[in-house]
Amino acid sequence: MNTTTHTFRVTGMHCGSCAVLIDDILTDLDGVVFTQTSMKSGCAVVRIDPDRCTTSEVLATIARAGYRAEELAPT
Ligand SMILES: [Cu+2]
Repeated sequence: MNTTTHTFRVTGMHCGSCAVLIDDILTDLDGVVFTQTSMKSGCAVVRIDPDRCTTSEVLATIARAGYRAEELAPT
Protein backbone atom coordinates (compact mmCIF):
# COMPACT_ATOMS: atom_id res chain seq x y z
CA MET A 1 0.00 0.00 0.00
CA ASN A 2 1.21 3.44 -0.93
CA THR A 3 1.02 5.89 1.98
CA THR A 4 2.03 9.46 2.64
CA THR A 5 2.85 11.01 6.00
CA HIS A 6 1.78 14.50 7.00
CA THR A 7 2.39 16.64 10.03
CA PHE A 8 -0.30 19.01 11.25
CA ARG A 9 0.00 21.73 13.85
CA VAL A 10 -3.09 21.48 16.08
CA THR A 11 -4.19 24.38 18.22
CA GLY A 12 -6.81 24.20 20.95
CA MET A 13 -5.55 21.09 22.76
CA HIS A 14 -5.38 21.66 26.50
CA CYS A 15 -4.70 18.23 27.98
CA GLY A 16 -3.55 14.74 27.10
CA SER A 17 -7.07 13.48 26.47
CA CYS A 18 -7.47 16.02 23.67
CA ALA A 19 -4.62 14.26 21.86
CA VAL A 20 -6.19 10.85 22.53
CA LEU A 21 -9.52 12.12 21.21
CA ILE A 22 -7.95 13.41 18.01
CA ASP A 23 -6.15 10.09 17.50
CA ASP A 24 -9.47 8.28 17.99
CA ILE A 25 -11.45 10.31 15.48
CA LEU A 26 -8.67 10.23 12.90
CA THR A 27 -8.30 6.47 13.27
CA ASP A 28 -12.02 6.17 12.46
CA LEU A 29 -11.49 8.04 9.21
CA ASP A 30 -11.28 5.73 6.21
CA GLY A 31 -7.81 5.76 4.71
CA VAL A 32 -5.93 6.80 7.84
CA VAL A 33 -3.39 4.11 8.65
CA PHE A 34 -1.49 5.70 11.53
CA THR A 35 -1.82 8.74 13.78
CA GLN A 36 0.25 10.09 16.61
CA THR A 37 -1.04 13.25 18.20
CA SER A 38 1.01 14.89 20.91
CA MET A 39 -0.30 17.54 23.24
CA LYS A 40 3.29 18.36 24.21
CA SER A 41 4.46 19.14 20.69
CA GLY A 42 1.05 20.40 19.56
CA CYS A 43 1.35 18.27 16.46
CA ALA A 44 -0.40 15.35 14.85
CA VAL A 45 1.53 13.03 12.59
CA VAL A 46 -0.87 11.27 10.25
CA ARG A 47 -0.11 8.60 7.68
CA ILE A 48 -2.79 8.17 5.03
CA ASP A 49 -3.49 6.09 1.98
CA PRO A 50 -3.85 8.89 -0.59
CA ASP A 51 -6.17 6.74 -2.70
CA ARG A 52 -8.74 6.69 0.11
CA CYS A 53 -8.21 9.89 2.06
CA THR A 54 -6.98 13.45 1.60
CA THR A 55 -5.31 15.94 3.91
CA SER A 56 -8.40 18.17 3.55
CA GLU A 57 -10.49 15.39 5.07
CA VAL A 58 -8.01 15.13 7.94
CA LEU A 59 -8.18 18.90 8.48
CA ALA A 60 -12.00 18.88 8.35
CA THR A 61 -12.19 16.00 10.81
CA ILE A 62 -9.94 17.76 13.31
CA ALA A 63 -11.96 20.97 12.87
CA ARG A 64 -15.24 19.13 13.49
CA ALA A 65 -13.85 18.01 16.84
CA GLY A 66 -13.33 21.65 17.77
CA TYR A 67 -9.61 22.10 17.14
CA ARG A 68 -7.76 24.10 14.55
CA ALA A 69 -5.22 22.39 12.37
CA GLU A 70 -2.87 23.37 9.60
CA GLU A 71 -0.52 21.20 7.66
CA LEU A 72 3.15 21.88 8.18
CA ALA A 73 5.39 21.84 5.15
CA PRO A 74 7.21 18.54 4.79
CA THR A 75 10.74 18.68 6.11
CU1 LIG B 1 -8.24 18.13 26.75
